[in-house]
Amino acid sequence: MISGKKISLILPTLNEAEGLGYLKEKIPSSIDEVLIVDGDSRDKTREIAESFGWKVVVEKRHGYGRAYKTGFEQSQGDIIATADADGTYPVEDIEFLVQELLTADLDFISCSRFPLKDSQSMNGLNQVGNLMITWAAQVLWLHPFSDILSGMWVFRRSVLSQLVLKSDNWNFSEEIKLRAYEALKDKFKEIQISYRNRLGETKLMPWKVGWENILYMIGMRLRARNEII
Ligand SMILES: Nc1nc2c(ncn2[C@@H]2O[C@H](COP(=O)(O)OP(=O)(O)OP(=O)(O)O)[C@@H](O)[C@H]2O)c(=O)[nH]1
Ligand SMILES: [Mg+2]
Repeated sequence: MISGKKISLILPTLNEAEGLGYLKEKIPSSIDEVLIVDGDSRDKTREIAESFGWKVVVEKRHGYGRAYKTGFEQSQGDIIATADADGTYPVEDIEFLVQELLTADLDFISCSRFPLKDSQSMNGLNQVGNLMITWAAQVLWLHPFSDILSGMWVFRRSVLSQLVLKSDNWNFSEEIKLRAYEALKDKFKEIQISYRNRLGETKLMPWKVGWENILYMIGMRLRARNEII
């Protein structure tokens, strides 16, 4: 609990056994619930998570976005924090981020990795791709986003009823931030975090997903325009 609020940390996993022990050391004791949404991993992800006393839900339907939507339904917290299960995001900062959310009366914090504090923490292709896709979001939404693809967010559960989230795949990451920005305006804020090198294998095909991310945002804009006309 933090200031009387129950906190859930949701971690989607697909064969992330390698990073879980590291994460466990970093997760603050004030987190009430750690929920793993596992996409039917073939390694020991589920066994390790259960041995740590974490709640494990299996979501066999494929996709990063699908995993999060199931995680939102299955979690209990008043405040939800998210991160990859690969050790990249600073889960140790969740307490500070929740305090920021509460004291600044925000509804949604998106944790920005850029500008990178350590340029070695992300490979060059991912740096260029993330910045180009973020630039596309800036142009399409006319807002100075600094990281439209961050996988770490801290937000009040109550905002979920205001967000229509359609994507089941990688586009979910940009969709949730863009919908939160549209619905919440000043109550949406990006806060810079540190970032670390990944433990274990990536699940992402950067070129394919990068283009899909840009096309998805263009589709969101066109649909919004057609709804207005
Ligand atoms: N349940 C579930 N989890 C998934 C799925 N795809 C990816 N994940 C998890 O979602 C998180 C993000 O995937 P990553 O492979 O780290 O993607 P990324 O952060 O864009 O790429 P890296 O920079 O290589 O870390 C990880 O914890 C994955 O294990 C899926 O289909 N189902
Ligand atoms: Mg990752």
